[in-house]
Amino acid sequence: MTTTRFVEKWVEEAAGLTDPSRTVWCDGSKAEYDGLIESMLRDGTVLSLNPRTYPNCYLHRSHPSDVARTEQLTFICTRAREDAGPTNNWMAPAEAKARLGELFRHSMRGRTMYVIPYLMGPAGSPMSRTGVMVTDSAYVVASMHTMTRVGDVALQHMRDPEDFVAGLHSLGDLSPERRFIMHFPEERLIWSIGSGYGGNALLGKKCHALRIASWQARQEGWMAEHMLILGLEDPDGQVTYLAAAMPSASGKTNLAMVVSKLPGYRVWTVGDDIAWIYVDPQGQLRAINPERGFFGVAPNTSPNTNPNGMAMVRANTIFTNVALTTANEPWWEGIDTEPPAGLIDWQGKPWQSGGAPAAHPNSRFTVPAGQCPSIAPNWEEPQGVPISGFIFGSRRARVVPLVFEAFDWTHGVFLGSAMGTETTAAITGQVGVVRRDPMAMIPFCGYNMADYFSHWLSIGSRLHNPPKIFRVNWFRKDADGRFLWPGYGDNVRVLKWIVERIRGTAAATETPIGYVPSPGAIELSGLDVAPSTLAAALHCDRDEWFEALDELRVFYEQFGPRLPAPIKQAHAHTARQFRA
Ligand code: OXD
Ligand code: MN
Repeated sequence: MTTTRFVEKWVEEAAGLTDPSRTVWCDGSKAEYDGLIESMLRDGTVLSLNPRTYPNCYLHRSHPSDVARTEQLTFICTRAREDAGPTNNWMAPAEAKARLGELFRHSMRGRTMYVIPYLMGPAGSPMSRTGVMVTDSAYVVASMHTMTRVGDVALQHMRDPEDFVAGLHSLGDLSPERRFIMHFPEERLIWSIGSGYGGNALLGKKCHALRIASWQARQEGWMAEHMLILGLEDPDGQVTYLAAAMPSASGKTNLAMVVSKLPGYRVWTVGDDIAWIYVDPQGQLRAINPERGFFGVAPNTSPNTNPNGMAMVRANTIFTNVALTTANEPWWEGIDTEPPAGLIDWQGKPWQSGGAPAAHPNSRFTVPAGQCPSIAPNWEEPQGVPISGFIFGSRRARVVPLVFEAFDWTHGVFLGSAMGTETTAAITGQVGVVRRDPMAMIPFCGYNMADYFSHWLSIGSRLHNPPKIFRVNWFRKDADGRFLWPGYGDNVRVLKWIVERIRGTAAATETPIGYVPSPGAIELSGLDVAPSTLAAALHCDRDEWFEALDELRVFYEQFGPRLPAPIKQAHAHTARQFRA
């Protein structure tokens, strides 16, 4: 394996600190994966699922206190506190290293330290980047096999001997008191201890591909975004690529692989969670998916909500914290079958009807992206796909219409920065309260968010023909708490309007918040939604917006003078429009 002296030196230092009983360099091979699974079957880390109906699928149960990302224990450790900004937890790098150094000392004693060289992005892409992580968790290694490209391919991608993001991970004692996820963007370094759960432990995903990468992207002039990438194919066979930012567990995976309810239209999946986007020499934005797999939320995934998702998890999938049937098959709430008799809950106990959910609300599947029936034939194209539109979507029962379009790039950046969402089970904390989540990046931006807004604005000025920006909300409800829009496969009707706006063919009406579909502009044929219900879903309520703009002003205030003037102006302008 072609390691550089820098990689070896860093791994030696990690071993010196954590003191493993042995070190294993991972090559990413199938034999290695099979060996990991075998050893996890032996020690009970995973259980085998039904080999006939779910071949090569396994169930892992995490520690009951370790079931979601822990934002309160996640830190950005920059030299200057202002560079992390008011929306991130911050700790001085020296203090973070001193505190975690104590926790990492001898943490791998008696354990194996796995060294995982991994590539984020397709082989051969100028956008792809290398990471090297060490971990004492076999489950993390197996998951990294699925979620990234492991082995020599990663090391071959290094642009210079020091060109890698280093990640030190240990399960420690899994105690929440001794759990920290630390990022040192100035050193391209991640230290994570005390958690074996996805986003905290699979360091390629949120830690590298979003927090560290967003910092690098700003320095190097590209974008690392919490976005799916999809291609909408129209009846003429023309494919338009869109990238959509949505907060965790807001239907992003479902949308990325949606089966169209609109005849003649088809969605192709490029990515379901993260997009790395760059400006090509023609001034066109192009996006790659840095990941190789999907780490999706299981509950409410069903043949109805996500048929492609259901099909893809029938082989080679690791399930985490789902329930188990007597037929050794996975089960979760919202899978569209009644809970079968004899169900075992996510903690391995017999499930009681009427009690707590059988599957943890944030239970997951980890599956190779190539298994998705809608995977785009060009999803690993090294040059990425051209992005023609951005979508910002969040979960709001009130205020935000089903869809509308920004006036221009700057206004679209304002709309992204103004996003708020009702929280879900993907993070720990209260579920269902509105929190501000600009561009769905609040947990993932590795630097000051005011500077992040400036970065977005500056990208716009480099574009020959900036993509149009849209805001969507599938989750609006009426006064009786009923959803106003069916969602899922019918969301393609909204995507169709978006693509037609990009092409200049769909009708829209100007309002203070942007262009809203004109009556009749969204295709309702074959759908049991009355035009008046659609009108309610699209309505922009003056009083609700006044209140929302006021909350937004309070959010913006924390950034002080660092908040870019065009954002401040767009906010003030919108408020004036409503007053007029
Ligand atoms: C995820 C998340 O797991 O956003 O993708 O939490
Ligand atoms: Mn996500």
